[in-house]
Amino acid sequence: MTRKLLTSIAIAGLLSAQLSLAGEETVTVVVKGYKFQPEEITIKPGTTVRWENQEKRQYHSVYFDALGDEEGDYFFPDEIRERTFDTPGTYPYICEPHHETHNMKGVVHVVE
Ligand SMILES: [Cu+2]
Repeated sequence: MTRKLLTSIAIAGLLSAQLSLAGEETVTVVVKGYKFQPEEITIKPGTTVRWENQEKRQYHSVYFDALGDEEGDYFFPDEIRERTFDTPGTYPYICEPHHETHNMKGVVHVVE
């Protein structure tokens, strides 16, 4: 390889490292046993949170009332829900069918 090509590859590597520092990553919350695991997470702005339903047969929801979510968006085993958080803040959420019966709720902290 030529030196010029090697240099461009090195620069591309630096650029992608900076992009990931800006927060382009995904954090997974496991949904299992009527719980969000972990219930509380702290992420940087720009991070995507992915909720994975790992139950055998139980559906759940990830409902952010303060963000204007529609009710009834249930997801089933092996399905996911994703949301990207761009603005710092504290974002509580619940599972609509189980927040009262199983205290099924969580919170996302977005911190610079
Ligand atoms: Cu639930």
